[in-house]
Amino acid sequence: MTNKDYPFVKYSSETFSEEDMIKRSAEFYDWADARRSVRDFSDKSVPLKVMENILLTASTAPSGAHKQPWTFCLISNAELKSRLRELAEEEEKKSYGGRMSKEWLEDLAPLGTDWQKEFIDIAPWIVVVMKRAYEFTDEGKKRNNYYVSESVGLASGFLLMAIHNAGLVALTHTPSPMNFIAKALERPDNERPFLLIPVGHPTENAMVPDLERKSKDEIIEYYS
Ligand code: IYR
Repeated sequence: MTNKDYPFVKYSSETFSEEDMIKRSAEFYDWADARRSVRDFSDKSVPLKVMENILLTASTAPSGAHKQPWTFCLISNAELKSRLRELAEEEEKKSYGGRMSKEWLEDLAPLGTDWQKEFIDIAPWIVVVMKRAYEFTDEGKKRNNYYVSESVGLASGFLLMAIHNAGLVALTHTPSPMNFIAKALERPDNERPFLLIPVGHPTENAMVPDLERKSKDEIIEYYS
């Protein structure tokens, strides 16, 4: 399938025997299964180059009409991190203090979360994933993006895997409402905050909740 009005290039990638595919997919699953959301961050530094590679990897995700409707704000400035923490905690205090339902708080209890977000100060990097609802053409006219949440969700998944691959940890934090982030970062009108993701090394004694993942039979419906 090609369109003669636009250039196409030959697709090339490695292929494997069935035996190797089974082995590789099982090994990749084991590796992916070891990834966890971590809240105990060390302040140990992470090179900028690593973060750039990770964000370039995130940006390899597929997107609606290949619009790549994302911007990654890469924050290491201590004052800005502090400000974001302060603003996030202001909202979270209201959320945990009555805005979230009893049922929601019950569901969160096993994760041990609360309104305090010290990881925003401690982690060496904060990535704020912004979704771009639309673009501006060179003439200043609005031009649509498509499937923006799906696209940015995919890029965020790639981002988490790239972080895991570098031996680092992350937390997908969603302070709610998130408008304060766009304001604090002085983002343009076409951008909305999607996720706030601290990235860094875990502390030596980092703990995570003892959770189980759904089994194969719980997540797959077979139509053979
Ligand atoms: N945004 C809050 C609450 C929270 C909500 C869900 I759903 C989580 O999976 C975890 C936390 C917070 O970040 O604490």
